[in-house]
Amino acid sequence: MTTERTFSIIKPDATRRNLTGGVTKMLEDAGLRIVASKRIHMTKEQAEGFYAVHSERPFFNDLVSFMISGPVVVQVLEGEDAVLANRTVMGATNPANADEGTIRKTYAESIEANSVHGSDSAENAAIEIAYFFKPEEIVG
Ligand code: YYY
Ligand code: MG
Repeated sequence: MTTERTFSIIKPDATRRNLTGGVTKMLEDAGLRIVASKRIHMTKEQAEGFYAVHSERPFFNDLVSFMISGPVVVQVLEGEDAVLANRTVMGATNPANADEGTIRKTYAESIEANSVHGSDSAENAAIEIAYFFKPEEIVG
């Protein structure tokens, strides 16, 4: 058993539809604790930097445009095996492939407007958390 932290974003399609609470409830019901949270409107530069790993992918420009199309909620989640727990409750990237009971199956509109981001490893979680939060903004 290891308590760890991961990074989450409630994406613009979800904030637009007033689903911040709904998504957060599903995260909490999955055993994840919200130890930091803020609503921001990302700049283009911030979104490009955050998704730099995807910069050569064909969907990159559309993804960046989508991520700056409205406010997002960036969060730090803490719990047992938090990275895996979050990826499990998020569901598959394409909501058409997501399992019943997952956030993306419940709320996502499309593969792009898929309601949530979640770190894919503990190493990337640490990088992504530091990209948006100062240590003192995280209260465990
Ligand atoms: O980690 P996850 O969000 O499930 O998927 P990634 O493969 O890391 O892609 C990041 C992000 O890019 C995805 O959430 C939506 C978007 N995207 C897309 O618009 N079209 C694709 N074919 C693949 C990904
Ligand atoms: Mg990813």
